[in-house]
Amino acid sequence: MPINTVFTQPFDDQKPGTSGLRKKVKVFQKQHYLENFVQSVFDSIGDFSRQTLVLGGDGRYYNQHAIQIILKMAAANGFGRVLVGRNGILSTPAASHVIRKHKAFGGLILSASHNPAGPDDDFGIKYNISNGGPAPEQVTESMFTRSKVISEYKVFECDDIILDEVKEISIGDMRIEIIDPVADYAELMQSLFDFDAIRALLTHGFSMAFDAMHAVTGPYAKAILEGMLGAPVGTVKNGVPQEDFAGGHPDPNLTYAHELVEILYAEDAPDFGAASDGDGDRNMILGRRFFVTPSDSLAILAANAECAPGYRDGLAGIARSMPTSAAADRVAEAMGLTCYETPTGWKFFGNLMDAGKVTLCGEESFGTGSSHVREKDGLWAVLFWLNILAVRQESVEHIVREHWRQFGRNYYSRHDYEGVDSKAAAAVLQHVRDQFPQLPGQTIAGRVVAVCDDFVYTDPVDGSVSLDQGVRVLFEDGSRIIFRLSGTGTSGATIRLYLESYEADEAMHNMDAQDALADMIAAAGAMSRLRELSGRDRPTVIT
Ligand code: VG1
Ligand code: CO
Repeated sequence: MPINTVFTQPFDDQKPGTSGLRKKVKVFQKQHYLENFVQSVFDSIGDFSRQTLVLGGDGRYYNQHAIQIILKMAAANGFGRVLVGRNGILSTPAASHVIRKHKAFGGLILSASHNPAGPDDDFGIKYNISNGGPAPEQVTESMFTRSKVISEYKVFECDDIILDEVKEISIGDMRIEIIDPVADYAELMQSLFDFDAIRALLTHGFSMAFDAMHAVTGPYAKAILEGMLGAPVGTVKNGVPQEDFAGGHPDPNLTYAHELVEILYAEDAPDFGAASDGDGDRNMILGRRFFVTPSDSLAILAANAECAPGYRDGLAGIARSMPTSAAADRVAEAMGLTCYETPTGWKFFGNLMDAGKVTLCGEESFGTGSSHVREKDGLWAVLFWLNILAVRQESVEHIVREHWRQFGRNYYSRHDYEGVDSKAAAAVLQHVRDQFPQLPGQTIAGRVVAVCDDFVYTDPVDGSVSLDQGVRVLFEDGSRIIFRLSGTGTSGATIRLYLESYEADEAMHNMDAQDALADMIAAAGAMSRLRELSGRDRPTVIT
């Protein structure tokens, strides 16, 4: 067999972050860089001989090239079969489902999610294990360890494989099945939600707009919303995936999804709006002139889960990432469920779902999902909302206000300071940490500080411990100020400042979040010396 062993030198920067290895395309284009990492993955995941690998990505620049390299390396390393999306396309949640459904050993997902794409922007690669979820920290650590000593990799010598139609081919002893990227996923959605009720909604006066942001969700949203559910053609905007996402930043939030925001805030706005990100795992939910925060969305899906057939038998529990607001905790308490608090990143939810402890999970960063896969799932969240709207026959705004009236409102905001000098960013967090001994008992922004700590997570299933997951200042009334450094950026550091304050009084539920949190924002700035140390006088993005 034409298997070539290529000698190489290790790189020292192949440490996976919050969600896989993300770097500038230019870094991935360095000789042997991608191959080294893929071989380090293969060397760290155990015996996969003759097993199945799932492969696909969000279609961004370098996707096609990387797919060819990985197919040839998978063949040389002894995989028996690869399931690859047609044209190398698989959204992140679809890939997770394909891994589970076809009992694959694991999968490689090529994406840098919401980060911009193109020759001068970002690429990424992530390994998911057989449960369909991102590799846990012990596994990513061993990949990193391996990458620092790697001296050779194996690649099968053959021509590139054309991936433009559903069919089967072989290279060496390995079978390649080119699969329809949408089919399995669409079938799964149909099994969870009441498609008849949603179809009736979408064909009887209710209007919606979905923005795929020129990224991977386009074909999925068109097939499901316009195809299966009868929404008018044109409901899905920017639905043709492009290698550079049309120069945009496919991050579904009020800043980057401004095109959709303008539609939903116009005089003749539709009833419902939604957007997804580069790889299809995030979601933004809008009503007519109304924004639903991701933390509230998680809580509302939980409180209304019985509307959807797939969740009618009840929820096992709920989990949220630590910086996500405690809105879901209140719902869990009312429903007699446990709400777990994990570090940022979807990899921490997998064990809880596998152990049957949670059904719904969410992150403040526009990520929501459930145990139907082991990734967050953008279109799933949109369909869940549509199912609730079809059952309740009320507006998005009404549903959210009712929710606040019943549970209280967790005012919430995240301020991102992007592209800050790494040392300065570390100094900001350290400055807060240095005050841990003095802060408790002090009154700040009219609230008494209860506890300060670096968030540490002990996984209740396997006992593994994750340190340094965010600097927290927790107040007696449940308010919180949290500082964290991003683990997905590719240049400099991003400081994330998370702010939360609970308001039970319905008369106080009408404020703008920035106004409601103004004293907390000022206090966070003062206690961290954020402006002085970072040299920035305002955040890059506010969500
Ligand atoms: C960010 C979000 C986190 C999310 C991660 C991956 O990480 O905060 O909640 O899980 O992105 O999402 P960080 O380390 O930059 O804060 V995605 O849609 O990029 O796969
Ligand atoms: Co994403």
